[in-house]
Amino acid sequence: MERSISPDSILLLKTAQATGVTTAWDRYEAQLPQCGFGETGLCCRHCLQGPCRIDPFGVSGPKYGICGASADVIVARGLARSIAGGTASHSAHAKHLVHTMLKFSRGEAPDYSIKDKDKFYAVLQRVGITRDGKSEEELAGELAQLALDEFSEREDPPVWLKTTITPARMQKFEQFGLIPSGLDSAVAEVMHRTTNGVDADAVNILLGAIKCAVGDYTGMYLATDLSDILFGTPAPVMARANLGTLKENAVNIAVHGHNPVLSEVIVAQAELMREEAIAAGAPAGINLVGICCTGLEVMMRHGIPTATNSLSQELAILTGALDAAVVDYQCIMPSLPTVASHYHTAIITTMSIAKITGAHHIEFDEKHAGQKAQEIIRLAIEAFKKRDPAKVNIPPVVNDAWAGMSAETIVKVLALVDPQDPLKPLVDNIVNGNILGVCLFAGCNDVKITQDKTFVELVKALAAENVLILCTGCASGSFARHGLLTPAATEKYAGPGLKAVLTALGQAAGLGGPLPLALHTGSCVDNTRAASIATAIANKLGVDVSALPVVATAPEAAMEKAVSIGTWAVAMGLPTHVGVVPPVTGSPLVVQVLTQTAKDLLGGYFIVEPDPKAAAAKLVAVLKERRAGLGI
Ligand code: MSK
Repeated sequence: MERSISPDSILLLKTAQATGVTTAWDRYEAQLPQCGFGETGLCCRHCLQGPCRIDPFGVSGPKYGICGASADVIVARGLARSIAGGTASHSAHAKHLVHTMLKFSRGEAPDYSIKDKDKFYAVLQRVGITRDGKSEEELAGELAQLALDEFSEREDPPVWLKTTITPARMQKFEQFGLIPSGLDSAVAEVMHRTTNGVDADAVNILLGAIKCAVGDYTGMYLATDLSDILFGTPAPVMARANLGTLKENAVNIAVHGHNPVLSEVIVAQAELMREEAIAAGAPAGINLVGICCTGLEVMMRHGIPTATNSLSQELAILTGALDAAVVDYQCIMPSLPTVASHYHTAIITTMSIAKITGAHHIEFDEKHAGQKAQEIIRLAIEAFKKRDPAKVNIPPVVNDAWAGMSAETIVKVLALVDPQDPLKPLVDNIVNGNILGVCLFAGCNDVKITQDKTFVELVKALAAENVLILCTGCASGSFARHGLLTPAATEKYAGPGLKAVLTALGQAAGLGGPLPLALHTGSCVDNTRAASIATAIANKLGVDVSALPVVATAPEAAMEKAVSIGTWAVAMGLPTHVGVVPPVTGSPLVVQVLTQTAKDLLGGYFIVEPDPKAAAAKLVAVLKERRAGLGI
């Protein structure tokens, strides 16, 4: 199998091969053939009596685990635990931001402030906190406390859920018992009901998993709100992409992971420490780049280039020009110090819960954020001094990439066309057919399929059918790497109706040309930005989201977080495509619930289709079905 279609990845994979450095692709091949029981979800390791494995063909092998769990129960439990893992990750990210805000409110986080006051006041109003002459710090403290209460057991529905979805969706969640009693308790409940001897009804387990995923949505919404308040709501910014954004004549520092709490301070300090880098022999000073979603956070707020993302993170080290990778948490390969041992690159972990053997560790805390960021940057400058010029091999690949299309930005752009009723131009163009529908691209690259191939082929096919594209996380990283976050891509790949709309909006925004083919709405924790636009349209039309011609796709999904996001997208009523077969095929019942029953109950459902052309055809058919349902 071809490993990647990304030119910079292809070049550096050759370097890896030539120098004997092992990457994720090599380690994947070393795993082949992967265990068929695991691939189909039919292996259970929930107790010490196992592992138990069910015969996938139901012929002569075991039909039940030692405790009596059926294939359906084992598969449903495995999926539910994946969703709990994804939810726990997003919730921990959100909680970290809550604590930062709490520390700010107490004067214990001197490097932080309320950057976006408009969003601060809008969120306060939405969640029901009155201003009443209170100081910014007092209001921030109240907001943080309200947010903190979302995580534990509560009697009322979470505030960030009930204030952000349509009334009809809320009713549906109530009807099916899908409202989590707290974000952490949602995760704990899944862990409890899937342990040995608790829930043994596959459909009931799946309902519990969907409830947990609704908690995931809630935590993600909260995280995006607090990030925007503390660091600014993203606005359109022209950045660059690919590993060619590393510079031979600069100290190159990559910020990698997910949470902007540290990277924002690094951005500020890097500016102040430029002279130190020049004095160390780097005439271009400090060149910050991003990897994964921390990279996207600073890209959409500061125009910092995005070098690469999750699957190809090791390749940044193989350029021989990366002086330090500063990591927070999530999607960081434990292999980084091993790859870095062939080079001079300093791998710097910063979080107490996310250390890697062989890495430097500089523990971050908000009280000393500026000082910690300086320590980190000095370590990078020291590493730069050890760089071997003979090993520098930066691929000459750079693409422009427009970022920062938050929901607020999209509404502002639409307001340029109709200030009284900003959503009207979008709705009108959906109704008149210029826009067939909307597709949110999210999720990772997956080593099991050629990197970026499904992303690129699917987005081109959908854009040609006049589907408006939003993207987040590694999907946006992939599009950035292939020049698809540009007006030029709109000219080349958009169908005539979509091109006309993006051109009219781009001209209204003063770009002198169309908006980019794909609108970059954020990192993977920001998928609720797209959900909020869908909810606003649904509320405007007086329908539920499940009636709208809106779909989602994670064509190269890999992580548990992608599973939980996909599941809440289904819960919200969105048909959701996945291009990698998840480990559920061992249970026809689970497959049926996810792909068919969910449609009857929630409106949303999963569509599994690895082939990008077939996937595009299926998504277009779904959008047409939704349009017919609306009579348009
Ligand atoms: S980084 S969860 S590989 S999108 Fe957010 Fe990418 Fe998936 Fe991680």
